[in-house]
Amino acid sequence: MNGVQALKGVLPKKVGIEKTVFFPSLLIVILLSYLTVRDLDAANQAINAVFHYLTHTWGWAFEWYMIALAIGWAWLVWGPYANNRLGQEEPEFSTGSWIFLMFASCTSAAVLYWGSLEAYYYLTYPPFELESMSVQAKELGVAYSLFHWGPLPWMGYGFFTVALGYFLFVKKMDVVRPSGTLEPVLGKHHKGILGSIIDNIYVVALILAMGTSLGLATPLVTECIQWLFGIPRTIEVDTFVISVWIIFNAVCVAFGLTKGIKIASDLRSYLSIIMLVWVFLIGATSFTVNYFTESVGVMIAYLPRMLFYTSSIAEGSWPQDWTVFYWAWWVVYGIQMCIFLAKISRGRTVRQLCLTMVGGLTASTWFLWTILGSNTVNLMHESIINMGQLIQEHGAPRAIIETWAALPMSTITMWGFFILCFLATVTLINACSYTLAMSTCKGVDADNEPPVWIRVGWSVLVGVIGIVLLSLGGLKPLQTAIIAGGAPLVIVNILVIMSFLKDAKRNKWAD
Ligand code: NM2
Repeated sequence: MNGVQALKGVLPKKVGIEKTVFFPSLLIVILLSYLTVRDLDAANQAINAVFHYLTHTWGWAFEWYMIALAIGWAWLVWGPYANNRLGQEEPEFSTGSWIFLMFASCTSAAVLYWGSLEAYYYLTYPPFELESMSVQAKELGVAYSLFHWGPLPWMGYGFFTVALGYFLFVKKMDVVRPSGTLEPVLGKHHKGILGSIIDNIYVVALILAMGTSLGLATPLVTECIQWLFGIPRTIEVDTFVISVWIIFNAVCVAFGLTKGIKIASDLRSYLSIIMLVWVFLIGATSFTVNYFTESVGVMIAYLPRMLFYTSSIAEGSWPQDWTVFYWAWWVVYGIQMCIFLAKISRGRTVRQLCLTMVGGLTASTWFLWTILGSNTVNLMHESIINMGQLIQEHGAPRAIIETWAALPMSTITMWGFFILCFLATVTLINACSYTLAMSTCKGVDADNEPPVWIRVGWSVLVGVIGIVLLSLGGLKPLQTAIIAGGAPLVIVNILVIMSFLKDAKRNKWAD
């Protein structure tokens, strides 16, 4: 199915909406948005209570879950399935484009947000009861970012991508949603009401997660607009930016996966590299390389502590606010991102996929966090900007923009980041609306793509959720939407993994 055909709407007859997944999810999301907008204060209170309960009562489970996935990844790389292929066809993309596409489909401008902001929070409110802005707190700053955005979560995604790739290409599953994989563990129930509930949880959580990405990415673009053109940031400008994204998404999906999405992702990846190298060269070059080197050592030294940190004795909430929140974010996006990652990894072997993903994506995220994080630490260390004051007076997005604007040749830098923030989010919306459409249609499989109007329809809805979350203001609603979606999805993810292990064993996949 190429893009031109998709444009004309020439699709195999059997592809259409799957009513039991499409309509309930849609209704739940509309209802949640309505309840939130109707009483923002009550919604905020409920949000805080949910966040506290889930992270403090269940945080440990997220930590164990990530460790278990990493062990599973190692077993895939060195175990009996290592040389098995996900589909017999030749790989669709060159290795470079494949890595670019993996990175671009898993991240939006939200990574520019956290890449620049995390260091400020880690230094000012450090873990392990360290003193704010102390030497140790500064040493742990970027080290903790390397942990949260390093090999561990990518290993988890590697494992999960193989599991979903197995169902997609080896089992030739034509139901691209969790229930389609669950026959081995649920038997005939996977098609019944239980299967539908699981699918709906997945779709609702994914829409919330995408809303959160937009909630983080949009203010960055509007702050850039304010900086460059003097147009004040308002909810109307935010809405305008989101609308332009949706139009771009429509254009990209109309050209099909290989053309539209690949071009956007290649462009975005080259621009990311250019901007990061630019910041590295005009910013604190020697500090960055030294700080990175030290941070790798600090991360390795603290690794066991970071992996199992719950602050149970000190009764703090640092690991809940950061590590658990991030792990939940990885979980909530897990099925969608790994379906997409599997879809673009057709023809690769298990080992190749696992190693390229962890190597290529860790290099990408480490590169980003090191350069942006070191820039922030350097600006704070040298007292060039007062992040705390900026956040208090103008909010976090403005503070982030100021860390870029503080560099020499600020106009060029800001133009570069403006375009990058914009493009980076298009690629995420592309990938997500594509998978969402696949998951809510029937008759879609590894070869048949979902209709364009459904893909665009989902991106419109996600845009609306982004606006709702933005109207609530602040970070907590965004973080809570992630955690609330992540909690039930851990269970769904475990079921998918069990299904994969059982089915692969039953079918003697290694033979
Ligand atoms: N991760 C954390 O908007 C985004 O960048 C989403 C999702 C990679 C699972 C990040």
